[in-house]
Amino acid sequence: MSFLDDVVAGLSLPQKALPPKYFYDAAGSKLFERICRLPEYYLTRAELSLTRKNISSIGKFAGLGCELLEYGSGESLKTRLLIRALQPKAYLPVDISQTALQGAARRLAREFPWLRVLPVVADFSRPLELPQAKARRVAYFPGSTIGNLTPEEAHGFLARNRALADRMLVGVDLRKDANVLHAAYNDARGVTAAFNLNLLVRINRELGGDFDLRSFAHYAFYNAAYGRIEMHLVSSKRQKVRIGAHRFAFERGESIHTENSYKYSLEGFRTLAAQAGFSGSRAWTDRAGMFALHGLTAG
Ligand code: AVI
Repeated sequence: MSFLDDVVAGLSLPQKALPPKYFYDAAGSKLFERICRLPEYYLTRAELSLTRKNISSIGKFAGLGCELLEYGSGESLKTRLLIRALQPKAYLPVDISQTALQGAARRLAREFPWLRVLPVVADFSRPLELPQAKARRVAYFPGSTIGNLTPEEAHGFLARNRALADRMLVGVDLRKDANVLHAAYNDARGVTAAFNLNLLVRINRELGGDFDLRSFAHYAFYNAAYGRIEMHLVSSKRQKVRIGAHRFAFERGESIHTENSYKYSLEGFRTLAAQAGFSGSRAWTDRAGMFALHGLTAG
């Protein structure tokens, strides 16, 4: 499905929706980097701090000399910590953006001249084609990106990984006070709002849309029944929007659902992993108990 197909299909649903993978054009990726540095967005700092604090036991769990498969381009500090601790035989970053992968691979090669970097351009929500494994593989999925999948999609993703890796390290945001979650997705500087609205900017630019950005507002809330933050873009008036040859009508107050960010208790995520064929044999958390890194073992 192309960007246009996905947008047309999503805006034709009774609850209009857009896939969150389209947030990450160049401007969206920069906005996301800014989000990661916001005082309210605790996730990135908590995951980095738990990784630093526990790097030797994380390293023991994954094992020296494995092949490290990472979902993401490999730009983060956490990746560098892991590479230093694991001394992997090969590092396979998997990302949808060839440009992001090339840049990251170049920088990693400079920093770790001994490391074999094998970038894989792919969408991880689909089955992957990987080069032949020459050593045991460990898959790393940091950042709580698994929370942007529905539990059914997360189950499918984990189950597919059983064929690719016998151990996994998965970063997962923990359930917590709804006010803390609310602040993390409604920051005072409005960076998350700009990140959300950038989706419409992108549709206007790339698909010939005419979204009036002043008449859509960022709305994010914690849906406790589902254990997830939902992000929406809400139309402030009754209006029609054109995207190329297509037209979409909006009622006043009608929203486009742009993202879910699921939060899991330690037990809740272990159950999901077990249903997908992994036992949650280890979990590391930061001191304040905000975020978890799960060590999963196949079987
Ligand atoms: C990438 N992902 C884990 C982020 C999250 O927290 O769900 C994306 C994000 N959306 C709003 N802020 C950050």
